[in-house]
Amino acid sequence: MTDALIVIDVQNDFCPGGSLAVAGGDEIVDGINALMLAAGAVVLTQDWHPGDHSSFASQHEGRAPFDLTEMPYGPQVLWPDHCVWGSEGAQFHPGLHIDPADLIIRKGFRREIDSYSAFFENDHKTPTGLEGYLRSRGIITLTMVGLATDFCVNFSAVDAAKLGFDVTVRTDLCRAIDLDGSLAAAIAGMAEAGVKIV
Ligand code: VGL
Ligand code: ZN
Repeated sequence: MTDALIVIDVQNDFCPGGSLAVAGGDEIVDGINALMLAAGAVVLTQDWHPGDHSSFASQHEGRAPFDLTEMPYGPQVLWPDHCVWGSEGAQFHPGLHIDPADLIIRKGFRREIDSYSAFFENDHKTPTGLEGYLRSRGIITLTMVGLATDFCVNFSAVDAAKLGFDVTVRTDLCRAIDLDGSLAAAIAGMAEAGVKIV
C-alpha cells in the first residue's frame, strides 16, 4: 500500500453558506468518500486559524477581503475570517466521512503565517510534518482532491511533486476560488511542476 488520498480542506467555511464559500464545494463530498474505500491511506487537512489570524482582512486596518498584501514571507491574499479553530465553519462538511482518515493534519494555526500547503507554511520552509509521515509509511503516490483547486490544493500538489512524490490532482473532485485568473495559473503551475491533472 504505497498510495495515499490527500483530502484538502473540505470544511464548512469553504462550502456554500460558509464565510469563504467555494462554488460547488459541497458537490465533491460523495465522490471523495467513494475514493477513500480504495485508498491505501487517507489523510485529511483542516485549515485551522486563531481568530486574529494575520491572513484575515479584519486584522488589517483599511483592507478588504481579497486584497493582496505583502507579508515578511511574501505576497498574501487577505481573506474573510474563516476556519477559526473550534468554530462550526472549521468543522469538516457533515457529509464527509472522517472515520476512515488515518491522519488529520491542521495548518495555519500560527497567527503570523498562513499555510496553504499541506507540506509547508507560506514561507515555503516551515514543515507541517506531513512529508515525514508519508515517507515513514513508505507512501510514494498521492491523489489530491478538495478545496480550493487554486490555493490549498495547488500549493500542496506543487510541494508534493517538488518533494518527489508521484502526484495526481483529480480536478473533478476539486473546486476553485478563481481570483483574477488564479485557476488557470494554478493548473499551469501544477503541470509545470510535474503534477498529473485529470
Ligand atoms: C484556503 C484560502 C485561505 C484553501 C485556505 O483551502 O484553499 N484558501 N485558506
Ligand atoms: Zn485559511
